[in-house]
Amino acid sequence: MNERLTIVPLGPHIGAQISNLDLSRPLSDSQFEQLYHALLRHQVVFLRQQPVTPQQQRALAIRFGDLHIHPVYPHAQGVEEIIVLDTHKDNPPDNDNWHTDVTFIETPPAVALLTSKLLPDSGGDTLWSSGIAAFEALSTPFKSLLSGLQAEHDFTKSFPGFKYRKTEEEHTRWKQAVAKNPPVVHPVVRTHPVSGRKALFVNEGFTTRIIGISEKESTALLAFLFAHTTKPEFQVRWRWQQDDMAIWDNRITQHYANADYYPARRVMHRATVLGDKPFFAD
Ligand SMILES: O=C(O)CCC(=O)C(=O)O
Ligand SMILES: [Fe+2]
Repeated sequence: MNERLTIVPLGPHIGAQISNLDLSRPLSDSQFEQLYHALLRHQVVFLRQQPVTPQQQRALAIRFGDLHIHPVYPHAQGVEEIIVLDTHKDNPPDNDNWHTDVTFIETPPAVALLTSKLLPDSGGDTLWSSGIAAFEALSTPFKSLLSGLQAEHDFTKSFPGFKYRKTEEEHTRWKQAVAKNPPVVHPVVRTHPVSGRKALFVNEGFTTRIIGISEKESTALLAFLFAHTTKPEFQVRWRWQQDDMAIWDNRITQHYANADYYPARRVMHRATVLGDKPFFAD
């Protein structure tokens, strides 16, 4: 049996499409190694026609590590590790901002796996941006300034209380999530624990301020970094078809779910793999 994956880059910096792999079945060690290697190199990989059940998606995700259970998003029936992102008229999309998933915890996710279950007639693309390409594009003096800095990440920046007041139960769950997730501090530039590559690690979704500089300096610096991340040069944009799977390295990328399809319906399933504590090493 030919176990060689076909890997076609979608650009010089980020993104590749993979074929000759069936994700509904357990992967051999060789297949998994090729997949993981492609993920490290291309940062986000895409596979067409992968109709997986929540159980199969969980089984694949576990190959990458322990799974995160989201504090507020709903999950697939009987599979609490699979988040269901079901957006429609009465539940507007809320991932239409540049963010890295769950950076509000000490050990943000290493990897996330997203599948498309129901798509609008058009629109609803997702974009990924490479923190490695964004960092590498900066000047040497600016790189050294950023490399010594730390930033605060706060759950409530993307999950503000006013959005979770529909029911008493929802609000209680949100309050518990806030109590369990106080702001955390991460390096502004992160070294990838496996590849050793350096990446910008601030995101508009959760990063609130840079520590140890004035508020004005922090606001200006973050505004620059958030804008810098959105340069098309560092990005790849995926046009979903039913049952696609995207797998991204959440340690060194950000993404943006285009909400142009609203108020149409769109349903996605996500598995989130826990990572380790971000660090900066020269
Ligand atoms: O719906 C999407 O395309 C992506 C949503 C998102 O931000 C995520 O799954 O982490
Ligand atoms: Fe996300």
